[in-house]
Amino acid sequence: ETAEGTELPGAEFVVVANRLPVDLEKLPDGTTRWKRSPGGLVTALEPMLRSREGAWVGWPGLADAEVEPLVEDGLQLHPVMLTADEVENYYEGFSNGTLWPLYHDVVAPPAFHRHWWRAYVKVNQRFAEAVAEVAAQGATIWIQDYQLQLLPAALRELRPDLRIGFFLHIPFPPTELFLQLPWRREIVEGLLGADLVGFHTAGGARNFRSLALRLGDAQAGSGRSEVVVGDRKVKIGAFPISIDAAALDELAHDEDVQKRAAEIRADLGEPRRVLLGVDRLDYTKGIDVRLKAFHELLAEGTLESDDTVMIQLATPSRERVEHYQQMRDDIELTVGRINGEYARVGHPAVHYLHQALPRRELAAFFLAADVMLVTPLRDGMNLVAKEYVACRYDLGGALVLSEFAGAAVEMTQAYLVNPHDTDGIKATIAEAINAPAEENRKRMKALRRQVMTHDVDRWARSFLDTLGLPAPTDD
Ligand code: GDG
Repeated sequence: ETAEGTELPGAEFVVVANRLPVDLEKLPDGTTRWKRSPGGLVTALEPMLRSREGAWVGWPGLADAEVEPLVEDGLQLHPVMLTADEVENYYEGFSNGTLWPLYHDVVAPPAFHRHWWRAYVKVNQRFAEAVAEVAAQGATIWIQDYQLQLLPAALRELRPDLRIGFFLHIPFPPTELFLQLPWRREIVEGLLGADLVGFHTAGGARNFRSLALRLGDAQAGSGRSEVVVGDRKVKIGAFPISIDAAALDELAHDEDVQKRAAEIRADLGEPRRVLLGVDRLDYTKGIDVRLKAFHELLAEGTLESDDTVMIQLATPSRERVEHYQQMRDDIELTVGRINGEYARVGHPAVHYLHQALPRRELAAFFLAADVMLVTPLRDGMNLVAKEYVACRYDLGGALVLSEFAGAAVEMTQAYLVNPHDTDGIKATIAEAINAPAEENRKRMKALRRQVMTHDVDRWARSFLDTLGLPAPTDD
């Protein structure tokens, strides 16, 4: 009886995320149109979604837009409306001004505002109602990420028949930090509404489990990968996300991409060494950390800007959130200083692009880079590190990777660094640059063995298997 009132057939598998896999765009004449934004997640889940009348519930990315559900390529898309106030308070506020910094080890101070929290509760409730309407009896629901942590319990309240999984894409913080949150109990209880709560790392799973036992109504279960809430078991586990590694490997084999990589090096003036960073412009990513290390290496003469250049691609992100504006100014000031001191006309020391680039272009940059710098202060996983490795089928290049990225758990053959240790980072960058080619090939080979065999498809299957959703029958 629960699917009454909906015209589309009840879906047996529903993915719920803050955003739909398509964006609604406003054109200058005031009309709107859909634009595909294919991310790794859609690609990974597409087979599951198609083979079982799947649906995706999410916000279309435009405030105040009330749009009808649509079917795209056999996939039902169900838009959830957010008002401009809700975008400000639920999304920019509570999600990105409170939870994001709190969950990333408080590397920026989180702000706690009751009106942000109220909007978060309200929007999570709206998502629950939207999912309750589209899900078939006994359907499997997979909720994504920190914007929707109240949804598992809110949904169970409306639809106890559903099988509910939740996956967190960012770190789950240590108890001491999580306890700062005025609404800590509500969040833990929200998550405990799921049948399975997944994290990138065992550390995140452990943090959540001990909080659930301390704050929630959970009791220890029969092992460390579950707790018991009333008469229900809640499984807790680590599921490190990955990428469509084969697709990137193929892209890197593309002749045009290789030509473009050579062209990039030519445009740079054929330097001996190219260092690269690729990130959303976010204060968790440690862009400042690597700029500082590079600056000091130039100042000391360990590196010469004549033969070593750095490229930083920084994709615009969350530009209306205050911390992001400040951080952008700081980074751009640092880039300006380094170039002021070490560039020559026509030869910058740091090439900085605050732009989103097409995927092919990104692959060309990966191929052109001798040393990839991934130095977040804290990161759930970091897909860029895996993408770099997937592109380097030539076994060229070297990866410098922060110990505080989830990716470090699997990518032990990278040049691992503590992002707080400037001297350590400097020494490691110099080591990666000067290592014999054979050493770097050996490392890259081991990294590829891991990345090429643990792709995003395997991640999704392992989560859904644990949740109890059987794999789709092929064909
Ligand atoms: C969150 C967690 C976790 C970047 N610039 C461009 C571009 N990108 C792509 C990269 C990569 C993705 O964006 C960024 O993914 P990350 O994993 O590095 O970081 P977050 O955005 O913070 O993602 C993170 C992830 O969720 C998944 O669970 O790994 O820890 O923070 O795919 O390639 N893509 C294109 N142009 C760009 O300019 N086309």
